[in-house]
Amino acid sequence: MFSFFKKKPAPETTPTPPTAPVAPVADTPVVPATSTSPAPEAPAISTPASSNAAPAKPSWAERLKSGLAKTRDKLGKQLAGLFGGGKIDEDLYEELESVLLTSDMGMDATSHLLRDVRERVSLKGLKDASELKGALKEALVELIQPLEQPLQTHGKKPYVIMLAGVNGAGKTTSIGKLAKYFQSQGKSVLLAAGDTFRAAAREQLIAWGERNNVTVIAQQSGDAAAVCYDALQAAMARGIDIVIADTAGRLPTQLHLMEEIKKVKRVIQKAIPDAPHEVVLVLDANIGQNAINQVLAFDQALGLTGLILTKLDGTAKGGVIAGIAKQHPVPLRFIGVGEGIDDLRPFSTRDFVDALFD
Ligand SMILES: Nc1nc2c(ncn2[C@@H]2O[C@H](COP(=O)(O)OP(=O)(O)O)[C@@H](O)[C@H]2O)c(=O)[nH]1
Ligand SMILES: [Mg+2]
Repeated sequence: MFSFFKKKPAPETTPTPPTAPVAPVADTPVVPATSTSPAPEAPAISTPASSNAAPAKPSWAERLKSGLAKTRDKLGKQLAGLFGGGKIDEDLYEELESVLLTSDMGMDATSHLLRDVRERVSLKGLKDASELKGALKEALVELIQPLEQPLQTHGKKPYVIMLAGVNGAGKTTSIGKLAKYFQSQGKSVLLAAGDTFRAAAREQLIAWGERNNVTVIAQQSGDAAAVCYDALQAAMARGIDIVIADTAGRLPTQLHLMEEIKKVKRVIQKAIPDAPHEVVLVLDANIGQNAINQVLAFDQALGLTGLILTKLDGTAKGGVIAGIAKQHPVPLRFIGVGEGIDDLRPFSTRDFVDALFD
């Protein structure tokens, strides 16, 4: 559980009126009142578990490595067996193929990698199985490198990010993490509580915003597009750097809900013609190969510009990144390896592949 999101705020859920100099937005509670003062590394977000003992915080590389432990255990250990020694022969390639398939890379990426590894082996005249690891690593880096395109938010003010995805993928928690991430870069952030289907979702965001001095635009009654529109008006009035819009979870097969999110996007465009500047699909890594179908469907509906892959810590299916790279590449902006506020970071191919193999 991302517990700081779940904790109920003090029962003063009554919306605070907007602070000057914002032109009041009808029907739109703006929280909190003190949003003008950015709170960079502000109020420590301590989960009960982390607050009693305070060991030195592990670095991102360490967290990434431990986050990817499950994938590494499965993929890496099996590979280590293969690369242990002996000759490179057809049997070895066959075993390599089945190992790659079990990590959810999918058939396309697996065949691609095998072909690439074979080429590298013959080009370099490799003979020994132990040399295969380097070849595979290089092939994998080359395959997923195109996904590494960090999000650039400068040049637009506000820079508008819209999130989409199925229920429970990690949209709302990722928004909290992103807000902190951007704040730590000195940027002002405003959130749009666009998941209007569930009151709890709105409250989750409002409570988080209150605790972290991030303005949240929400509405009691629920039209997601209207909330986003109001949020953009407020952001423009306040000179906010980054707007992040949450949306309700939906399956790509729920056609009416896909129409609804298309409308959200259109209404955002009405407020700011070149927005949203970033349309992100949030994916739970646990769904493995299914992620590729979701990328396809959401891309078709919304025109995705980026992906966030969450929960890599809970799964052995990290190989799906290779599948996405091969079958339907969309820039992988961030990956999540835990529930902590710092557990979402820009995707780096090198770090990922190293954490997987070493
Ligand atoms: N272990 C782990 N849990 C995560 C991660 N990202 C999100 N979660 C959890 O996934 C659950 C659903 O997240 P939420 O943001 O509410 O999903 P939403 O329905 O897409 O908004 C929460 O319990 C989060 O704490 C992650 O990277 N790792
Ligand atoms: Mg949510």
